[in-house]
Amino acid sequence: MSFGQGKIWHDGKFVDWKNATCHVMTHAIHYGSSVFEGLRCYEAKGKPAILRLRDHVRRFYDSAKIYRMEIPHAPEALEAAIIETVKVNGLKSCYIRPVAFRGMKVMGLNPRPCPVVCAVAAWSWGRYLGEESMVNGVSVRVSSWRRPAPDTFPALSKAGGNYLNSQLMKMEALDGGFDEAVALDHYGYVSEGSGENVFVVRGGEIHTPPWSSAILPGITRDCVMILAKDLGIPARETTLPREALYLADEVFLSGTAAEIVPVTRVDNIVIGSGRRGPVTERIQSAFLRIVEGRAPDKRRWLRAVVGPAQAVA
Ligand code: PPE
Repeated sequence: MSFGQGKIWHDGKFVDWKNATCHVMTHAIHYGSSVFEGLRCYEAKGKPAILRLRDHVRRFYDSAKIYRMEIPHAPEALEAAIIETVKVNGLKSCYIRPVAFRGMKVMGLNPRPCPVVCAVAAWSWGRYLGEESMVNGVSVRVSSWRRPAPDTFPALSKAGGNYLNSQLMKMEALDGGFDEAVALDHYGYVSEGSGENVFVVRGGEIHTPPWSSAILPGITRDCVMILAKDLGIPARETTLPREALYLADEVFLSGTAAEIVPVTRVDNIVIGSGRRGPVTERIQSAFLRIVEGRAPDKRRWLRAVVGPAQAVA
């Protein structure tokens, strides 16, 4: 099932993709008042399995809580809806997008009178930064756009409005011939990519910016930190100056859509050997082995999608 096809869960009912629409006066369209998630379902031993479902659902409700948005479903119901969306569409490996937003009722900056609408879509989404990116790596520029100061937009909320900043970063990077952008935070320290967290490897140790550097607390980032420990690679959160990217032996990005992608150039400076480095490769392969069911899922990161599709209330 590709983007634009199949069924979308829309507040308890499955509707055809083309009918999952909303009014032009929807609050979220005018004011960015939405929160969303991105999950991946992998084909593990031939069966679909969703990666870290509970953690993504938790972050979805966290994002909404920050904006005083009441999602009109219990977290358990949303988990079920996500699983059902994969089943109903007969998907194996796919990307899943839950979204909740302020709907159509009034205009103005008090969003509370508007009903909260919730939906879940799923489709096949290949390698986010291109088929070759996982092996050959990508080029990154440090964005001229910064991540928001802590008292402006809450970075810990995966809110639609935050992605206006990401879109500026991404377009600027592409226009300059780069694959992706990494932004600095308000204080000038490294923050994150337009849709990924960032990691620096130097002297066999992994470093990544902390929550206070205006990052989204990535779930793939968390997998990386755990896998690094499993592999005996020291990994810590550190504020990083821009030039730490240049002096790294390896740089890589992590995200649900992006997975784990080596960065081979930053601002046209070659990083390390200019190829995917050994630490990146070890983390990448440990991650892919688990999600694809080729290594034991010790921490129960995968939730199997089993049984026939059923109606979700
Ligand atoms: N930072 C940002 C800004 C971000 O958008 C993502 C995910 C991450 C970090 C990594 O978080 P996690 O997916 O939990 O490891 N970006 C999502 C949206 C990408 C898109 O283009 O849309 C994603 O990867 O699903």
